[in-house]
Amino acid sequence: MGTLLETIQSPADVKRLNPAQLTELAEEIRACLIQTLSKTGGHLGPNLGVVELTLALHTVFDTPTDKFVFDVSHQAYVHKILTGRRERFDTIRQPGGLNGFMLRTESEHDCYGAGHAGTALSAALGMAVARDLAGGKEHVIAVAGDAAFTNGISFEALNNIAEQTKRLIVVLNDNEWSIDRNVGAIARYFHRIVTNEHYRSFHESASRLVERFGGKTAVTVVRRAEEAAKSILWPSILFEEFGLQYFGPIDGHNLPLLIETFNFLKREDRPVLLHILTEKGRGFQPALDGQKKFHGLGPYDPETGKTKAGETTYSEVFANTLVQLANEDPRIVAITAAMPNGTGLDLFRPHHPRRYFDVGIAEEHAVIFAAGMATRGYRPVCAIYSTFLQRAFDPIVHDVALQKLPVLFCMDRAGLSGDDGPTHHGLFDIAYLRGIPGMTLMAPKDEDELADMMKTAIGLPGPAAIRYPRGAVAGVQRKPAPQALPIGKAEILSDGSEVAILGLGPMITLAQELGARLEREGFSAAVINPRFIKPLDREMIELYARRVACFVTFEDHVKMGGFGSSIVEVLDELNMPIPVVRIGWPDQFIEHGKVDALRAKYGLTIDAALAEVLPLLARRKRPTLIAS
Ligand SMILES: Cc1ncc(C[n+]2csc(CCOP(=O)(O)OP(=O)(O)O)c2C)c(N)n1
Repeated sequence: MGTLLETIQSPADVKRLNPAQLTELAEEIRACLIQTLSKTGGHLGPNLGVVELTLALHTVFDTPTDKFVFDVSHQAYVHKILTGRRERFDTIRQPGGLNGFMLRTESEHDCYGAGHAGTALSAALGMAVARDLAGGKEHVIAVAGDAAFTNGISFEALNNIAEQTKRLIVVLNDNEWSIDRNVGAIARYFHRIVTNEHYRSFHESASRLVERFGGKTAVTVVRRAEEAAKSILWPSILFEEFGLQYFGPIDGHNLPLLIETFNFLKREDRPVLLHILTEKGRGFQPALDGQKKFHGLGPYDPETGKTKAGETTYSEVFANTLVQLANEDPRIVAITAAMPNGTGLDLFRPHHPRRYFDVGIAEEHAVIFAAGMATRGYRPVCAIYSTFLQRAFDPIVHDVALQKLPVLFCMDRAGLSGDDGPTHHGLFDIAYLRGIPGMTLMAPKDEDELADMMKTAIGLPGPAAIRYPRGAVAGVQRKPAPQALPIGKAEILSDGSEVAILGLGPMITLAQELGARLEREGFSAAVINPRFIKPLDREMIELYARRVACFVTFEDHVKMGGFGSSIVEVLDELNMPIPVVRIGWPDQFIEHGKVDALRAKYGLTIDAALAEVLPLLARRKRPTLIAS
């Protein structure tokens, strides 16, 4: 016998189901998520938490006419399954398959793409206002997690909503978790609402009544609960002050209650916020026991949730080095914007709990907070992924660099992030940082050099940034203690006179391979680890510019504005027009996929470099041949 899930080709099929079937479908979706993601990896916990919510939304509303805007959109897998992508769901995050986030190009049901947090309310408000201007009737629903409300943009939107539209539904999906435990006053505030005794009894009786009577009674109960919430639950005042009518909190796993509530809310002529309580990882015990791990992960055993032991990562080396440096230097403090796990700062926290700060999903605040601490003599280290630091460009310029403050930015996931795709690739940081006066910008070729660069940066009087990639380290021998490097000096790994190959960061391995290939072809190749993107080793560039036929640069970054471009600029300033073969990412957004396959597709390979370099070298050889 086929499953209910197999009959779901579009949201219309969901609307045909009765309550009992919907409940059955919810369980089938959970099983599908657990099985599929055990092979592909992905955001299991968040999606297990929104199964009923997504079913209720698709039962009550009509996409693509109505608009669902998911914050981050890592929890949109169920939406994908219900909107014509069920059969391809096993391709999620796989090369050529479904993206792990909402993607406008993937489906007409994905009205807004995301990957970074805090954007749902603003985008949804934009859609609602566009609808109002055009005289449209569609519903706009923003779904945002509790951690999205630690982000300033959500509050910038809240500040605006009531003034701009009368019809917008915001769903606050509260599971008390960010990736780690949610932090700060907002998290405490939500917790107070949730644990309010008066509400709890209302909520329980509401659920019981809905189960017994369903339909109209449920609406009455929800209304009554809302009245009660207003009179008894003073905490709801926050959203009311912003001009949104507050409903809830209600059980986000009670499908009939959710459906009735949305049917009721869609008729409201005021912006509303529905607070629902969900369990991240619901239906899979390992995910309930390991919230952090199951937020997003690689393949796992679908029975036990066990994953393979990982290799040592750059994040771990970063964190352990920071512990080592902080042991000796009491000025060092560590700051994360809701990524203690991903950045490795989890490992720092127990060693120096008073010098560890998780500020929530608030990169701009993190950087300005760091600037403030730096004015008082501290040495803040902001551990922020390259892609998320994009958020903080202005604070880096205006608050840190302009005031010459010694804040260190450790940019994890710099370079292609792989499976997560374009929202998460860290391909722009060189371009956005190297133009900032006073910035020192480095990229280590391996983990030992990462430690040295951290030591170097802590000793600088101004701002610095270090970019290092996602994943496993090179596996080199580590020195017992990091050593400061000479500022702005490249490391010549092998000398040569016909071509100078510069491999930035771990791209040094490609530079070395190319060097070896060219040597085998009879060319004399210098292989250089630049170490510094800024200040550049101009002396080294000038030295080689006098000798070689061309430079080759390898970087895990967009070519435009990247490291290779900086070499071109220096050569231009030196008035030495030596060709530079720049190997890096092209001027387009790169899809998700396996790093090696994407490098091959976009020409970040030895062969692609050779195809450009050999003609340049041959041209130089020719006069010699003719002369002989
Ligand atoms: C600007 C930005 N910083 C950090 C992240 C990393 N991140 C992805 S999901 C997430 C937590 C989201 O928590 P919440 O919104 O409560 O949703 P849940 O996963 O709990 O359903 C974080 C910090 C991000 N996506 N965007």
